[in-house]
Amino acid sequence: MLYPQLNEKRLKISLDGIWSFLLGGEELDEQCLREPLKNPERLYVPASFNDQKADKRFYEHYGWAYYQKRFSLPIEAGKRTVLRFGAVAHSCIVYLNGKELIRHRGGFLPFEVEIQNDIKPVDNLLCVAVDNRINYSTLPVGNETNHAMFSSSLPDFESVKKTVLKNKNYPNFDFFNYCGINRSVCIYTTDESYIQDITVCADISGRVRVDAKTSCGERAKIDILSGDEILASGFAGEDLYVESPVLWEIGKPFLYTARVRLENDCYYQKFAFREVKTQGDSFLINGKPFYFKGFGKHEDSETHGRGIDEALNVKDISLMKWINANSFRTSHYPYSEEMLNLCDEEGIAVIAEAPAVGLNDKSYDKTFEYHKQVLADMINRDKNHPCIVMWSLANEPDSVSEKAYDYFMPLYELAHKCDPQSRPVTTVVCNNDYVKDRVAAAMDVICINRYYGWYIFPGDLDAAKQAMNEEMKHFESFKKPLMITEYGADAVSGIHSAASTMFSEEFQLEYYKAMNEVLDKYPFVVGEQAWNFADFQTVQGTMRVDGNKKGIFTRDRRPKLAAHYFKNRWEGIPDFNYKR
Ligand code: GCB
Repeated sequence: MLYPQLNEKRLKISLDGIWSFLLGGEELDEQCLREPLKNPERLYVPASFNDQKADKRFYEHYGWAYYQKRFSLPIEAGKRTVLRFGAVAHSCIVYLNGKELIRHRGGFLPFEVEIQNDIKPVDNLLCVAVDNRINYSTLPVGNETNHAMFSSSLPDFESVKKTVLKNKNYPNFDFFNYCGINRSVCIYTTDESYIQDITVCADISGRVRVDAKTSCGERAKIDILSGDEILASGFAGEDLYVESPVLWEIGKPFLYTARVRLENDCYYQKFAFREVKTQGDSFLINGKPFYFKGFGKHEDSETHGRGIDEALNVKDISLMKWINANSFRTSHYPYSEEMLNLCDEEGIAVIAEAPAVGLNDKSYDKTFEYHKQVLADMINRDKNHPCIVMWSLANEPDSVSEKAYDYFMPLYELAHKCDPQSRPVTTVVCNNDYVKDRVAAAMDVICINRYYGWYIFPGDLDAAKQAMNEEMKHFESFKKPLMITEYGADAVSGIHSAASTMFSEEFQLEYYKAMNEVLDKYPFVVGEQAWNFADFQTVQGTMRVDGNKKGIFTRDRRPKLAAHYFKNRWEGIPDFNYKR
């Protein structure tokens, strides 16, 4: 699906701003989709609803929530008019002027619907009902049992049972279930004959083929541009050539534009000449062995929740450059298109992850078909981004389960089939009994999350080093590249300890030194991504001090002690040929 664009043939109008809002219940109230809300609250879109009000009901909400926006717009006769949502978590129903337009499932990818037959010039009423419930069939996966049941040995448990067992979300994942209209809403127009989709394949020799799907079946005209200069011209589906192309490199990105034209439509698709593949135990970008330095991240911030914050995205990339990082993973869901556009421009390598976290034996049968769809949709949305160098099918599924191999191999094949650039594919795993893992080594790159010294052998870094070493010896035998996609320790900013005890900034620093000492011994380890870039919000619990504190930066993006260590370490590690 193309990102909406304002150009000489297309108009784009933003519907972002203050919307009317009401929290609902567990049953859908259709009236809230047909008529103006009674006594609505006011909320900003795009942003999660949870943290926008000083009100616990918003924070803990379970079930439906209703958004409404009134708008007028100058309608151009004969134009195709499309309403587009960047992402609404987790599922929604959209009505316009009392009529249902679309239902969409999944909280991290865009969807759109034509509205030219349903809009009026004045006073349209757009209504969106959003459901934030998660369970075994959603991605991400929610638990369906109440953990409070573990307290059932209390002598008076029966009397509190009713209260404890109230319906609420029990995420089977470690990030706050921020929901709502999380990304921008817009209306855009095209001609009735329009460009539906564009796929660019460019190899480092300078050959480029632009495929364009059009509504009328007409073959689109293609110009390859560098700035204003036309370097090559032809038609969709033809091989075009750019002599001595400037390659897209890590930290030194260079983007070209494919101008795709029909008589009355036009789209400017950025692309790059760069090549990604694995070879033996190397991960090659433009033929050179790459070393990933970076983070697992979240889309998470104060007030916005999981809502897009482009200023924060700019800051995060700037901090990544400050710390000498070159990459991150979109843990644990597809990030906004705006963030990927920025990474294309900034030369940051991205591992793009499907929203599949918390998968286990109970969910496998229920998520499979939907997982295939969401994976294909993600790759279709993101296929042209040069910044994406690998796809991740999921984070930490139960990959020891007997069902795991048969679940993941079709997804692995699907990812390769959907991707015109055939980027490497991985599934990020974390199993204590890693010898029995059925998925990791079947992927192109083995990606491991590991918390020795934290969850396993807490505080004992000697034991942690030994355990990490044993695990690396095991995975070395597969002769594939391996990355540590998560490792880390919580550090509460401002807690210091000369003895480097857990939760102090010193412990976090010592932890990373110890782990990196082991990882540095193994040339097949092609990358280290610390967990996490910044502190982030999670569900409340005894394991979390106002959220997960494994950030190298605080939630408001201030560096902890370990940030200075990584800045120094990564300055000394080149992007290419490390340990080679
Ligand atoms: C993990 C998960 C991540 C958690 C992290 C932690 O393995 O992939 O989502 O936040 O551990 O800090 O526990």
